[in-house]
Amino acid sequence: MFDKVLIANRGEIALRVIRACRELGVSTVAVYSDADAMAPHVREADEAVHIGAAPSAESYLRGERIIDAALQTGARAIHPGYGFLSEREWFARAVRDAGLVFVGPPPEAIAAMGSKTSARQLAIAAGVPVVPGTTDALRDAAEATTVAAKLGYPVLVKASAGGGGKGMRVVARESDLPAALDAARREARNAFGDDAVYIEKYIAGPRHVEIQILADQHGTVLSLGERECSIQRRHQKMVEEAPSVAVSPELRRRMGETAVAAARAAGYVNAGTCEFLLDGTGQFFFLEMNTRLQVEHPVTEMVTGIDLVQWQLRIAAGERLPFRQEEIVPTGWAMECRITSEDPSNGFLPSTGRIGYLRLPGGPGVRWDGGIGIGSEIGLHYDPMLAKLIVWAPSRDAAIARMHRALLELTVDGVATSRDFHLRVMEDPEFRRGDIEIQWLERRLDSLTRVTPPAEGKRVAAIAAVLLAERDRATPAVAAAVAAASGTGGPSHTDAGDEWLRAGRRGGLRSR
Ligand code: MV4
Repeated sequence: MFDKVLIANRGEIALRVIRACRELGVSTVAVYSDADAMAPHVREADEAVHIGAAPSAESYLRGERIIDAALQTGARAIHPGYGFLSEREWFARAVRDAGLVFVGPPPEAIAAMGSKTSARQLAIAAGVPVVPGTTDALRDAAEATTVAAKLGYPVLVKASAGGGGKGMRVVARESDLPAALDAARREARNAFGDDAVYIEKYIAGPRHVEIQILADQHGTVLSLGERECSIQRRHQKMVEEAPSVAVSPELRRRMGETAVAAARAAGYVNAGTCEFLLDGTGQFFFLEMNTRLQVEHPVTEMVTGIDLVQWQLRIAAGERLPFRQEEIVPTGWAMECRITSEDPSNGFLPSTGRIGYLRLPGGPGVRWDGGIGIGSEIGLHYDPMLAKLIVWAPSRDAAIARMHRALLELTVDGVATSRDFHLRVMEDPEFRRGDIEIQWLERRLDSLTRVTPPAEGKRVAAIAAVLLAERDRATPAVAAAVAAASGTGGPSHTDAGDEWLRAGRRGGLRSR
């Protein structure tokens, strides 16, 4: 195992990697921008190196500075986390050329999966089902029209360099095709500097199900089962779970074998994820492969008991995977909510401010993968995801109840967050039935973000609770006398089941 690893990231994922390193006895080097001088990942690492100004382009995306920092501190490997440099072929190559180990796939595998048309060609050659469509970039509108007519409308124009929904256009009829082609090309050129586009049959109302794989350097490739990621808004996932209600053991086996075949075809090593669309009839289609650790990896860890980040490091150090495919069976149910500094009641507008108060959930089956603390300044330089709240329970119903309970325990003051929105998702009857697909959230957005004011009586009770608690704190002698006289020894009111009352009491009892 490496003596020392540099983590080329920030926030919750940097802390997640530091934790894995510490459990493996590996020392850690953090890197940080001006904005992150006081950040939790900097405080938690064994060493930290300043790499530039607040904008990512001047810090977390400066590959050469990060490699210099690793060489200067004597780190032997670099873990890229997700986002930033994690899927840049040139960075993986530069790390290798500097004599360091990239904790991720080989640059060749990143390149093979980075181009969506090349990924499709590779998948088809490996016998992996893909959505019907082209595998080469389209030449012009005439060619697009011929292909679309054969596929039948609606079709989807996609950027070859794309992923994550950029440079994508749904086309309902032939007359719309030329304009859609132009728009997709323009968006792709701006986003990726490459205007190559291809065309696929549009699949309506599918689920987004992805398969986690682990591959070692000795030819073992394993599937760790699926994650259900259909609860998303504008290609940003909000809730993920494992397993998926739509995946039977038989389907899990077939999708797993398919993902393993795709990974093998790309010469894949380390942790990776194959994304699929799963339609209502149980047919699945390979979309793309994410050649990094994903945000939602914890739900897989919770149901398999396998620490993905530790295994990323062990694989990078040359260890063999000791598991057999048959042993990897999901146990119970895990769910994750991405807690973001966005205001759901205001169109998910990013919210900024200083975290003035933070109360974290705990208790059985609750995991908090966070990157913030009291005093954290939340700005606009980086992703609005503050933390992930993850729960495990024996069944899906129990996991939803546990997530709801854990969200009630959470208080983040200083910025608007997605917490209340997540509570409404957990309460939604369709979500509770597992009756979801990729358009579900956007369809239900109105009802999930409408704030229901509390009944007048409860509001008054909450205000009274705050006032009582403040008085009690200001004059402990009076409080003691009241408690003694009433014989309760404590507050006599109950707040069972009422969020407003609880919030009021918590607010009142808060120390300043
Ligand atoms: C599709 C599709 C329907 N049909 N391809 C969106 C991002 C990229 N990963 C691929 N995406 C899609 N490709 C065909 N042929 C629908 C989507 C899609 C989607 C996929 C996964 C998760 C969320 C999504 C939201 C909208 C559209």
